[in-house]
Amino acid sequence: MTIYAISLRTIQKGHWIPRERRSRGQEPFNSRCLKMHSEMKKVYDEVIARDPNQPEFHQSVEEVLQSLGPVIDAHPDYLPAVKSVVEPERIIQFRVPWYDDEGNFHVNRGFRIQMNGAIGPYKGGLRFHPSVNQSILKFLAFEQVFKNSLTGLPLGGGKGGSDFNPKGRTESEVRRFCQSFMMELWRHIGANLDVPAGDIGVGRREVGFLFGMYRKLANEFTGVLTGKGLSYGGSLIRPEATGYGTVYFAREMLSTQNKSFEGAKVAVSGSGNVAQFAVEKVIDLGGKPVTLSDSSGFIHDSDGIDREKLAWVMDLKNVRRGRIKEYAEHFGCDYTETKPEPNLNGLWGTDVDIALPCATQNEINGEEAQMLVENGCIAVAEGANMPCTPEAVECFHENGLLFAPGKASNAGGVATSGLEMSQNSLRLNWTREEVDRRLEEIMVNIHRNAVDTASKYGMEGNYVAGANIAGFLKVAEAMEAQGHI
Ligand code: NDP
Ligand code: 2IT
Repeated sequence: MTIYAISLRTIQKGHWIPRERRSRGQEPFNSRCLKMHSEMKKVYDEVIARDPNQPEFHQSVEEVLQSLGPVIDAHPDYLPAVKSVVEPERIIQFRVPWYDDEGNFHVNRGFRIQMNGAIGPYKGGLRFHPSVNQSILKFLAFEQVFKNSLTGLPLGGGKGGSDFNPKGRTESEVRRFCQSFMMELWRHIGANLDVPAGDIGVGRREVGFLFGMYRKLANEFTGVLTGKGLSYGGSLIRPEATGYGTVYFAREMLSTQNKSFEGAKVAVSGSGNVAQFAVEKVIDLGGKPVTLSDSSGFIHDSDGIDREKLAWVMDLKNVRRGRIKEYAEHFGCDYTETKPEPNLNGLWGTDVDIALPCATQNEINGEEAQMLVENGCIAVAEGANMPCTPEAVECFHENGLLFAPGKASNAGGVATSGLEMSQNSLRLNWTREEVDRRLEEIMVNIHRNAVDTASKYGMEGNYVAGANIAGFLKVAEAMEAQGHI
């Protein structure tokens, strides 16, 4: 089956020519957003000089600094906040020793980046993945600062994790690892200090093991982690929140052009927490999800992934911990193995109206973005953190697609973590409807804030600039008021 509307070989040779800017009833963005203000450039150069080997961190910093030029022109007093916000308040790195089931000894590395606590306790997930290093966690922590600010809740930014690879590990190995990880981390976190949650490789099971060990060591029961199970302080809708929130945001974005999910073909990548509930909400809104992936490959089900198939995927991924390839075998659709970079990921060559990348950073490059454009995709909303490279984002902007950056569109997860913290403090549990209503309201507000802020600073329709500026302003004001400590 051919799923590419343009020749992959042409793209691989780099021969593609960007199509003419499409007319979507709006003016192109002010080109100021693509250049870097001279003061921002100085900050950026210093970031690179300090840590030259942190490409993911540089990428996330560059994107934000590119947006902040007009802010510094309007508020030169915020320059110290810019200089501070790129430097973590604190980085904790520690050894995580553990034994596997055969009695072999392993040592992994654990981290917690406490990036910025100006507007609330540090808040952000823990990632367990072999790729984890300081660059990746600093980029995630940096994104989290602006994302958490956008939620409107009192949440500072942080991120942590380990280079531990949970794949193929038994439950008892994962439990021992989590306990050893928390044996060190517990002294650095607290319900009013730093509240971790899940991310890649850390779901409800791992949060449970981590919480149990924290409770034992600290000898207290507090809301020190979010994403907890319902029987010990978790919130309804937290598992659904990131995926649902991403789709709520995309719905708002589409509505600005009188479009909707109704009847739309949707490409979703990943098949973990975010992807699963993005698919569910797309189905709720009348759309047709047609793809899912994992790090081995992707499925393309042109009949659409319906509720029954989604329930099967949830069992496959959350209970049996199998591979997405099994979906194709079970339901009889196409499966394509993903070759390691620099090959193009054919998932983005599927003919879709909307794309929701929900797996990991840099999963859509410029050429893959062009494949989406050529196939007539009209909107991209990031469920993952920074899944689109700068070239991809530029391609979407150049071609007039609606593009939602993750720090705005995937903020529903941490927002609902904030709601879990509130419920823990109140010692109350809100209903599913109540939490979902608040989540939806927060996503609508983030969308409105990003749109209004972009317009105010002369970059109509640019959600990247709108989110970066709106997220920064609240943090900068708090940092300035507190004397830039
Ligand atoms: P999960 O671990 O539940 O799922 C991750 C999915 O992405 C899996 O299907 C995984 O495949 C795939 N994946 C991970 N790494 C890679 C890779 N290097 N190449 C290809 N595929 C990969 O994580 P989440 O769903 O929680 O997180 C997904 C993204 O969403 C991340 O970017 C995360 O930071 C972001 N996010 C998560 C939030 C949350 O609340 N969980 C909140 C906001 C953002 P495999 O199993 O083969 O590794
Ligand atoms: O990237 C993210 O926003 C998350 N992994 C969720 C963080 C949280 O604290 O809920």
